Amino acid sequence: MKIPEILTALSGERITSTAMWEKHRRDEIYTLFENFVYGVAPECPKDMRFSVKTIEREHNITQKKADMIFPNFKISADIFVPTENTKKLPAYLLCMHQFEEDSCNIDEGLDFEIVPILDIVERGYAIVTMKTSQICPDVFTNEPYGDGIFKWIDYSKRDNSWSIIASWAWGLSRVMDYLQTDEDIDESRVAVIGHSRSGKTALWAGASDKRFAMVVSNDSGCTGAAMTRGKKGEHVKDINDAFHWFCENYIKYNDDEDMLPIDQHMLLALIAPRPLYVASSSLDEWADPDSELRSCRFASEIYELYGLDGVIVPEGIEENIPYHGGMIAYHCKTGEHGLTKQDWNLFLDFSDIHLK
Ligand code: GTR
Repeated sequence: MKIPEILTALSGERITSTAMWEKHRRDEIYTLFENFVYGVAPECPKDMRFSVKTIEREHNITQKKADMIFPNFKISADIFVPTENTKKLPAYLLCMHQFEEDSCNIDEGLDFEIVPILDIVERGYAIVTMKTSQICPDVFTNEPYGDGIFKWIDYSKRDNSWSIIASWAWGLSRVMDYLQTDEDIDESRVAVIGHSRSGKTALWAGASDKRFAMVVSNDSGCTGAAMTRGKKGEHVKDINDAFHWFCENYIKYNDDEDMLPIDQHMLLALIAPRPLYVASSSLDEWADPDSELRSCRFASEIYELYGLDGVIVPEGIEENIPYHGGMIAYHCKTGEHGLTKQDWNLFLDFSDIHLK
């Protein structure tokens, strides 16, 4: 089992400087992920426009409902800021997948484990949410492209065409397009965050769009933060059999993971030198916390090329301890697969260092 090296180009040349990385190797790795894993996303259509409505919520919080409108479809996001806000705030953009959407009814309050809106705003951040099902529903069959955005933007059905996770990541970039125009948001301090399938999406969005100043993945596991090679729990075949989240080329590796030209530490490397947070849960064997941490250790190499520390953790890590010393933060909370207030508190502590 040979792990592909971040700092050795396909030509065999050794990458020894950030200039070489940025000029050549980063693009090379990005293109491999596009072609073999997530699929190639289209450009943003030129005729996008925005529309915003404002709703006053409890606790002096204003919710802005922003629509990114195209001729045939639209993407919506909700932005929560203090009502009396006068300055440009750092923000979290949370990618919410279908089950999360269903468990957060904003009309019933603003305090949820997976998105504690009140706490986040209290800590001085705007919080923005984007629901994935409006872009493409999470389809559990082999015919995923009949619905959602694939109806509107040409889906060519090539083996490297974009698939569902890439479409959600693309949606996050469209929300970022809007946030750049929002007077409450500091566009240079927007973190993209997601849990589980949305954690995979947040990582791909962060790799694809350098406007995201920080990236947070919670329990993202297989084809997220976790290394594929040597992983326990979910494998490429499991994920491709159960979902249609990745491009057709990825399915070819179902029984041959070791032949993939990339591994997931290289996805984390694409986020460098920006701050990155990888969080795990101790009982989440399907995602495999050890493998998520191993990926952070390997990705640290690229942060070091920039003269920065990657992840700083001792040999035997302790649960519930935040490791925030480097540019890659890590914690493993005690418990099951899930995004909780405990995680959010630690993410906010880390972003206080880098986005405040
Ligand atoms: C699981 C899937 C994981 C994870 C999770 C989720 O069934 O196998 O990779 O993404 O779903 O998104 O909730």
